[in-house]
Amino acid sequence: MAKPVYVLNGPNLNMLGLREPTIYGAETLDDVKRRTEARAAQLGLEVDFRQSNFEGELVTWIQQARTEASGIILNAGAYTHTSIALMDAIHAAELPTIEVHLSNVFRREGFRHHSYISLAARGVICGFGPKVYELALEAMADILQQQSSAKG
Ligand code: DHK
Repeated sequence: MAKPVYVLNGPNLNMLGLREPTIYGAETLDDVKRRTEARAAQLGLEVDFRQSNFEGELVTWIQQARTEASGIILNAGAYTHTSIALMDAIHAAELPTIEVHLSNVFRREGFRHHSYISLAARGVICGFGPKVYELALEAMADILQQQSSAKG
């Protein structure tokens, strides 16, 4: 049985739908989870979708991913811009990791232009609202396909 892709969400993403809808949109995190799971099923992937407001819990999940997941899609919320611990955890996980953001962080405040996650991630997708999770899954499906054909 193939391992799931972990889709991990950081602080305040549980507030989607209520939180600054002009920036983050009207969909709730449950809506995002449903659309992510639906796209994963089309791509033949399984996802394990989680959210935490706690940096340490996200670190623990990334550590767990090393043995339990095939890849990681991560929206680290504000920890994107502050967390060396999450960056280190991603390096240690040695898994394809895709960073996502609902908003276009480069159109926003300067402090959102730097990402510790980007220093460890395979790639970054931002600015397309909840669609970023589906786009990340498509990229992940290609990466995992290439990995398995390289193994033969
Ligand atoms: C979500 C957050 O909570 C912010 O702190 C980031 C990201 C951007 C997003 O767009 O999904 O700066």
